[in-house]
Amino acid sequence: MKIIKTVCLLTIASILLISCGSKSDKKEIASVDPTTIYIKGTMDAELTAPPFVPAPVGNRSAKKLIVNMEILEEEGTMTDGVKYVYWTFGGSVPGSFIRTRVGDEVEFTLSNHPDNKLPHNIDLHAVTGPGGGATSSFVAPGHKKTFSFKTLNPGLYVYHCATAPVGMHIANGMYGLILVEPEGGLPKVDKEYYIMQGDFYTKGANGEKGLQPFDMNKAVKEDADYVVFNGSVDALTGDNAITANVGETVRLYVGNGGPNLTSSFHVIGEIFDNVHIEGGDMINKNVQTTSIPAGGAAIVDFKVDVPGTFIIVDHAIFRAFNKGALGMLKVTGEEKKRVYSGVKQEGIYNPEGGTIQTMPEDKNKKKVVVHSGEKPLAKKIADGKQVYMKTCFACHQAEGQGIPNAFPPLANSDYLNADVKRAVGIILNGKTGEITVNGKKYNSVMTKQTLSDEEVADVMTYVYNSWGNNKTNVKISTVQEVKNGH
Ligand code: HEC
Ligand SMILES: [Cu+2]
Repeated sequence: MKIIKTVCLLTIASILLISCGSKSDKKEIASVDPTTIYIKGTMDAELTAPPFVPAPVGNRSAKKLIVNMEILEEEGTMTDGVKYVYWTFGGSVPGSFIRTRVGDEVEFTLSNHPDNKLPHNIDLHAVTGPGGGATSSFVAPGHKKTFSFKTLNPGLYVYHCATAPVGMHIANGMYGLILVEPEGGLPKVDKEYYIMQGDFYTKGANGEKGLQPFDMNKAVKEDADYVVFNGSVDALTGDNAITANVGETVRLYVGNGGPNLTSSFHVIGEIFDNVHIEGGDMINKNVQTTSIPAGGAAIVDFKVDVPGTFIIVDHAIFRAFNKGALGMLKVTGEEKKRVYSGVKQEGIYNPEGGTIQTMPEDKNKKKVVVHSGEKPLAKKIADGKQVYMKTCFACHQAEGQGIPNAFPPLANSDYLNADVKRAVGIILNGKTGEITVNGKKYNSVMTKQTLSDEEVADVMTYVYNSWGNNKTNVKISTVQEVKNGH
């Protein structure tokens, strides 16, 4: 460009000057100053709750876009039996998805429901202006406030409440995403979804029942009890899973509300074809895991080539399997053996002579003295819980709920309640092969547990006396009978 300009200056012939001039005009249109984009007409923004997103902007012109967002403080379910009072933008966590295009003039009205207890505001990272809108949107319960802004930079942006204590408002669920599409819109895909990670801090430990208040100390220590997608443990699993068909392209708008933790966002069994790093213009290709900072976002897309359930996780993996950061993408359609064969051959590999592996035994472990008599039931249950939290919890989970498709539930388990000796045998000997628990098939391996007879009696008594099971008191003598093959 510089060279052309120099040529222009050096050329006296006016015809040449004109042709050079028109060239540089073209360049100007491509990188047009977004503050000067002219708006044509007004429209109401479509707002959606997760995991859905509004329709793409396509090639519509820039408009005055009316956004009406209502703040609601309401009780919701974090996981089975655990309630939490969420503070929300639009009644969901994350809040309603806002979809705009570059150059739109957004007229934003924030209403604070009269039943709410606190004032709130909104800081949209897509805003160029003080506080991202926070200074103009502070609103008490029963009031509303309107401000407007022009979207200058395309990208995917987080919005959140910025009322003190800011961390607490964010920790209670006050965040969401606003997408600013470029001129002409993002490339078309078949399915689009909205996912946002957040970390939660409760007075009780993970899984502790009842209405759990926010815990400021844990939040300051960044010691999260729950790390979840879309506000609760099962928001994206089972019937809530997102879906696609084989051959389709899927785009995920992924945000991280935090307040504290960075997400190592990963879809097990997929590779992201494209990632808009940090929600901006730069596209990285063929990515396994993308890092999404608290208060940041990413746009990822990929084609689904084979059917199956693809597990969405924060690959800081204890968060996925122990704190809730696990979702599912269910893909239906025909198998494509050329891409993925499934199991081709199966056999027993058996260097130690047994089909079931044993956990290494701790030689220094004190042998528990076997009491000839039985402890009182309450003591057994308490001791059994200790064993459970050390030994079984990692697979069967805190509430015995298991993990879909991997570890069967012990809570309300028809398999467990049908046969006490069979269940004791599983603890003593391990278990492989297909079993059906509560109508669902599992075909995996439970390793042999190295526990004393008393510990087995305790843990089984705890399990049987928890989570809706049949309250069997498992005796040490029963454990010994099973051991001796009776
Ligand atoms: C390493 C993970 C793991 C650990 C640890 C583990 N289990 Fe299991 N458990 C499994 C798997 C996997 C199965 C299903 C096995 C199969 O598919 O054949 C299972 C099956 C069971 C079953 C029968 C199915 C049901 O849901 O009723 C019981 C009962 C059981 N486990 C109890 C326990 C207890 C009690 C402990 C702790 C002492 C324990 N498990 C530790 C993985 C584990
Ligand atoms: Cu707030």
